[in-house]
Amino acid sequence: MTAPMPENLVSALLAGEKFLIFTHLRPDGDAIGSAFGMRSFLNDIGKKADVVLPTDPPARYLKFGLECLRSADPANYDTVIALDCATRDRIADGGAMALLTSEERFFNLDHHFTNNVQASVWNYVDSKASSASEIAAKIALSSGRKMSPHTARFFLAGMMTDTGGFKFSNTTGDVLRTAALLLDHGANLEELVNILFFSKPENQLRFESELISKQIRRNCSGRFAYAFIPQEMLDKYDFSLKEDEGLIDLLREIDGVVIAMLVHRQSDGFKVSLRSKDPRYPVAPVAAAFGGGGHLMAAGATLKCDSFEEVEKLLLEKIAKVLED
Ligand SMILES: [Mn+2]
Repeated sequence: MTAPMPENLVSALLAGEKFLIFTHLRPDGDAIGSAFGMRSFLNDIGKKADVVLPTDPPARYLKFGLECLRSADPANYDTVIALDCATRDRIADGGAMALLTSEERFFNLDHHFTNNVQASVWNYVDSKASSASEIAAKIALSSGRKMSPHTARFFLAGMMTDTGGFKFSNTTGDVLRTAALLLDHGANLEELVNILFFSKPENQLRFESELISKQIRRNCSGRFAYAFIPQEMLDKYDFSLKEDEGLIDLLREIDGVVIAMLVHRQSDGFKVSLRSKDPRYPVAPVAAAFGGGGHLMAAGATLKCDSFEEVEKLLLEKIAKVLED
């Protein structure tokens, strides 16, 4: 699925003057880093660019100062970019994509191996890339144009969140070389680490502590750890799952755990998040079996079940099979 950067992509992209940038629903650090990094880079080189975010991003990212639009009309722009969006229905466009009359200047830039956006002309999907932010940074760096510290900071923030602070298996030599170039362009690593990893609100820490002490279950000889998050617990600690990025790592961190799963109830069913820490036991096929998607080692799905017990039974069966192979 890995594709090289299409020839002329950078020059074709930068031929635009007014850019409209989209990322995915429930934006995470990579969504924000790639979209706002691209916007900042385009501003660096004298172009107009807007990011659409129909809903507020997680609180930790507000520290970056995110100027964005709730919705926009593509007719006011000559180029449209989607970053980190695996499917069309995951594009947080505030309804704008439906107004797009031509896809000639629509750029689909992503790293999900399940990407099926299929822009009619410009697609750059590199599933070997750690993050959409890495792809956006490579486009900016390869242009040879100027890049401000503000831009480098966004790209590095996105790369750091999708690699778990360069801890996950998607941290290649290439990732570290690109990160080094972003540091050379003025990104401040200490500031980013403080914002991204050392800024947990106390109510979240208390919520996490109850999650660990009361909700964790182990199965498959301890190699599968999972937890259900009841709504009452979220209410008790005034914690929102909008801020859940990294939460599943609490389970992944446990010694002996190979696959971690978090489950919570949503209006349309039970949302299941899965992580693996051993590439011999990927979770993407598990998510796919339930109509979901994601990456090999980090994936998710929504199950239309009546109870958590039903979800638990279905997932236990599948994960037990994965772990015995
Ligand atoms: Mn991503």
